[in-house]
Amino acid sequence: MNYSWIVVSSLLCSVAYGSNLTFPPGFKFGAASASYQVEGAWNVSDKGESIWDRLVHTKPEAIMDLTNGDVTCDSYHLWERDIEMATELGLHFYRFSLSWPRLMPTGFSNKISEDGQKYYNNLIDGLLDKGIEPLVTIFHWDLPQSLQDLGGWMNPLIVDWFEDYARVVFSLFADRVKTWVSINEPVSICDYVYNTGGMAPPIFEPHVAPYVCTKHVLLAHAKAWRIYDEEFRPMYNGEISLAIPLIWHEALSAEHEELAELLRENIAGRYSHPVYSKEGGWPPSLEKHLEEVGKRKGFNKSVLPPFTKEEIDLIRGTYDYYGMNFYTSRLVRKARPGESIGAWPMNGAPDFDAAFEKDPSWVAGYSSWFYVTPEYFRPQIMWLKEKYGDLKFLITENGISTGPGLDDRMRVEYYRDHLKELLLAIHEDGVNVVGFTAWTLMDNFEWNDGLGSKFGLYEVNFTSPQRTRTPRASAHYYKSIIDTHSIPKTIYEN
Ligand code: GBH
Repeated sequence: MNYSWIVVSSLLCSVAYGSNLTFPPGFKFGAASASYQVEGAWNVSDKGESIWDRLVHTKPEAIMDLTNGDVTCDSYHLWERDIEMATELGLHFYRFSLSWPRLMPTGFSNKISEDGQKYYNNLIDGLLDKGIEPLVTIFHWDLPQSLQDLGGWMNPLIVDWFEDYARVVFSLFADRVKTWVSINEPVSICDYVYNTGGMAPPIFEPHVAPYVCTKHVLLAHAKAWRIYDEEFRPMYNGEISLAIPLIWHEALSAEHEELAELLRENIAGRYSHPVYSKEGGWPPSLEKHLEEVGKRKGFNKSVLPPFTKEEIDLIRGTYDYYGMNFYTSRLVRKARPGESIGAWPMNGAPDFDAAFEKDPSWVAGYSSWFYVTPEYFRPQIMWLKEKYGDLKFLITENGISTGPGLDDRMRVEYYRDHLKELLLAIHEDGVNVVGFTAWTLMDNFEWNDGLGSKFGLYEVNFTSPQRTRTPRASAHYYKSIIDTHSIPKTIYEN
C-alpha cells in the first residue's frame, strides 16, 4: 500500500457525513469479475474451448477494437495480485465466475481438470486467508463450445448438462463458498445473443430462440438450486440465486405507461415471476401478449413455450436472495407506423412495437448503450418488492464504462449517486438490501466492446507483461465507503 493511499482514505473518512448516509450494520461490499473477462490462459493446460474463444478467433470483427480475451488481465497467473487488490480495497467479498470449459474440458462431467480445480482452489483459499468471502458465479457466459455444437441453450438437454456441472462445482467448492450465483444475466444469454447475433454464439433468431432459451435457463437454474438445497445446504448452509439484470423502462409520457409496464414484465418479470412469485409460471400479462405475437407472426401458438405444472413447481421458490445487476434505463413509447425498431433489450422492442429514447439530460458512458440513471435504481427495486414481496436483495453488479485514465470522476459520482439511492431504498422504503457489488474490480475484456471500454476500479495496463493494475480515484473512494460504512464526500466536493 502506498502512502498517498492512506492520506486520501483517511481524509475521506474524516469528512463522512450524516447518519442517513450510513449503511446498516452487517451490510457487505464487494467487487466482481467474470472468468472469460479476466482469466486469459484460454488454451493453457487441458482447458476446453468456450463459445467466446470461438467467436473472437473466427469473427474477430465482432469485437469493436479487435481485441480478445486470450490474455486479458491474465488473472489465471496473476490471481495473487487480484487478492491483494481486494485486500487493499477492504472488500468483504469478491465475486468471480468459474469457467465451465476450464473445469470440465469436454463440457461433461466425465473429466474434471486438475489444473482447473487447482486454480480455483488457490483463489478461494487465498481470499479466505485474507478474510474475504468468495462469492462464486457458476456460469457467466463462457459455455463450452462442445455443448454449443449440440445446440447450447436451445437444446433442452442443457438443463441436465448444467445440473451435472453444478453438482461437480458444489462437490469441489461448497465447503468453502457460501454464496452462489447460478447463472449471470439470463437476459444477456437469451435476449442479447439471439436478438443481435453479435455476441457468442453468433446466431440471429429473434422470433423463437430468446423465449425458448429463457425456459431452459430457468429450468437449469432451478435444478442447480434444488441440488444445492437437497445435497449441500444441509452440510454447508449457504445461499444460491440468479443474477438478473434490470434496465428500468420508464414511459416517455403517461399514455405509454401500460406499454412500459409490459416491457418491465418482459425484462424483469420473464426471469423473475417463475422463480419469485407465489404462483410461479410466466407473468400473465406477458403470456397473453406473447400469444398474440405468436399468432401475428403466423405461428398458431405463443412464441413463449408453456410450462407444465411440474415445471412451474420445479422453478417456483428456487431462490435464497434476489441478485440484481443495475446499470442503465430507457424511455419507452409506442413506435410510429412504419418506424424501424432496434433490437431488444437495449435499442427497442420489436415484439412490443416499442421504440426507445433517452432523456436529453442523461449523461452518456463510454459504451454506446450506457446512460447514467441513478434516479431509476430505487423505483426498480421497489417494483420488485411490490411484485414479489419483502425479498432479501443483493446488488450483484453496478458500475459505469469510461475511457482510460486514473482520474475517473464519472465513476466516483456514479457510485456515490447509486449508493445514495440504494440507501434511500433501505432507510425510506424499508427494503432489505444486504450487499453491493461494484462491477468491476479491474478493467477487463468488455465483451463486444473489447479492452477499450473501462469499467474498473483499477486500471489495467494491457501492454505490460505484468498487466499492471493501478487504483483509480474511484478505488480510493470505494475504499473510503467501505472503511466508513457510509457515503463520504468525494474529492470533487468541498
Ligand atoms: C453485465 O452486462 C455483465 O454481467 C458483465 O459481464 C459486463 O461486463 C457488465 O455488465 C458491463 O457491461 O451491443 O447494444 O447489444 C450488462 C449487459 C450485455 C450490456 C451486452 C451490453 C451489449 C449491448 N450488457 N450488451 S448491445
